Amino acid sequence: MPYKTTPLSPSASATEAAPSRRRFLNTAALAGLAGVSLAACSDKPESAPAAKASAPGASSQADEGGAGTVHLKPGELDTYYGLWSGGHTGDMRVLGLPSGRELTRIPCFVPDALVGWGITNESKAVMGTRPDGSLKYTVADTHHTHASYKDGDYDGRYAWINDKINSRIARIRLDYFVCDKITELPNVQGFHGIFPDKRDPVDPAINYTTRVFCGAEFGIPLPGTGLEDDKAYRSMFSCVDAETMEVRWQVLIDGNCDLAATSYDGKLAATNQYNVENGARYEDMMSAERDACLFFNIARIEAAVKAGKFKTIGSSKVPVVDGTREANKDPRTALTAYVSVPKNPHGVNASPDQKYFICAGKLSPTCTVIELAKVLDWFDGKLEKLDAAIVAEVEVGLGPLHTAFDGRGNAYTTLFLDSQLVKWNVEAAIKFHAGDKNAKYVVDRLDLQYQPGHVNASQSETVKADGKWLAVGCKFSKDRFLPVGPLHAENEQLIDISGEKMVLKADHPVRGEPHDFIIFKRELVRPKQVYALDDFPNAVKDAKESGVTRNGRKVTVKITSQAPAFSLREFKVKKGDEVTLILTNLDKIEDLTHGFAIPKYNINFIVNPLETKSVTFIADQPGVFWAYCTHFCHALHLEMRSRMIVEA
Ligand code: CUK
Ligand code: CUA
Ligand code: CA
Repeated sequence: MPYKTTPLSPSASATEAAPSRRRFLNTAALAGLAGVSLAACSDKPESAPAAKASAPGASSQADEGGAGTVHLKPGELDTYYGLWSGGHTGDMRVLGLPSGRELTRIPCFVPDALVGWGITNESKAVMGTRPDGSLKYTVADTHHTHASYKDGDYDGRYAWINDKINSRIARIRLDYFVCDKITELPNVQGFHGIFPDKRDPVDPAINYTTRVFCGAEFGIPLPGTGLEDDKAYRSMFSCVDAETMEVRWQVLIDGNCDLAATSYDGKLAATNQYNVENGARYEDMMSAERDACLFFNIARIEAAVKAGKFKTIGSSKVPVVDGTREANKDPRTALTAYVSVPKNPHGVNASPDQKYFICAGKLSPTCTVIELAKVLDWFDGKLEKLDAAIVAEVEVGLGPLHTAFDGRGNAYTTLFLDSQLVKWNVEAAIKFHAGDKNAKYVVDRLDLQYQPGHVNASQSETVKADGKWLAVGCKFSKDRFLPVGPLHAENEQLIDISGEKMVLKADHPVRGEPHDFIIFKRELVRPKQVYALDDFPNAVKDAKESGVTRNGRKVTVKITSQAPAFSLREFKVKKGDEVTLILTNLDKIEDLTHGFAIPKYNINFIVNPLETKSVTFIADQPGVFWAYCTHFCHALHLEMRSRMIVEA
């Protein structure tokens, strides 16, 4: 059994430039996006204004900003944590910022040889297995990571991360920095965007995260739909219970989901749609001039589920409500609202002043600002035209993808094609959109290296956005680092945003593929460093309980570790036995971790202080196998072994 998953109390750990004149792109953007190349990186579009505002990499820059230095002295601790999507490695990276030092990686979707993720019974139970006991999946593609909220700020309970390949969502406990649950979403493919809610839309006492929303990108045939009838393919927006990790409900929609965002009042969740066309080929997906930002009325959806107004699909028991356009024409009963936004938008982000959702244009050089209160007015029948919820649609540059905030009214949007970060003022953009052509909303531009995707700033997605540090995940590093063969490092850049002008402070090479991340104050989490024996139902609580017990061909080996020895210096099993080995680390000093590896049996895992783990294997090879400690723990670490004798 994995350690207990008692709900973590939400209160437990919480403490405290002129715009471009370029018009909508069509073929130009297509060429840029489809033909992403190093040439695209260096061919700066001719009119990129203010692009020369800074000379990236110039050493004088390192001292200009007001957020502090990134060069922490040995022994100095970072002031922020960063939780980073690991990309193809299927794990979560934990960084310290502003130094950018990688502190650990939390394995989630893919096996990990250090901790024994995918090797131990406990981790296999979280990851999911096939009937023969092998892992169901061993590849992943993580994109988005977000953490649980209380009162609009992170509360240090959980983080979540998605796997796009197999439509899985993993939860990380932020007390132990471990993945404790993984859920595979039914009825969808290409699960991409993810966002926790920030409070309950109905019960104001629930001022913390209880749901996580998941957007699926790819449409698939529903039962009864022909496999090649792509116009009838559909995708879903899913709601996962933050505690049980079960899928609560799904919404069948028109078009697709990409990224996700939630309002601070808990009433709305949003997803941007780049494929309202329901196209199966990319040419089809960009045939319409406008796509949509789709809003979900959470309270109404849950009322509909409660009232039984749903169906189920195939073998899944998850209630599916109808969120299609046709079924939601009357605002006063609608579950969904489709706000029209320019062609093939990408990220959608909620501003920390709690008022706006910002949808980045991608194929359009614009950002669209949608006012939350107006969308709610539409649902209440008080706003006649949903389009009137758009309070700004302003040009920011080529290929806008994602937006971060500084808590001072400014937004920072990555421009993929321009290889820039643009800082723009949201209220000024609204004034400009309303007709005040003197309203200068672009505040600054900064060249990036190169072709940025995700961006986030310290505390940006909370009411405590502090406007100090901003990081960007660049999809190309080009020549910024030593070459390492055909696959270049990608580049994460750290920028000081504490002043009027943005200042580039550091480059960090990263193995692909960098996507989403969050940056939050270090005091918001209080990691525990020693487990409790009682967290593990199968713990071997005393070295005296060690030994081998047999039940037919099933053998249980109980063993404990205490530096520099395992409780059993040797143990005997017979060829063909099914062996379950349970190891409890009785050392209770923080960081006194032991490893346990069995040669030729493909077994290696670690046990942290007072942690218990188990492995089950068939003793199919007779002989002597020196099980040894793989984690340097003591002067006698090399002597820390146990001999497994498999009798023929
Ligand atoms: S997507 Cu990676 S750059 Cu998967 Cu968040 Cu936009
Ligand atoms: Cu125990 Cu090394
Ligand atoms: Ca489209």
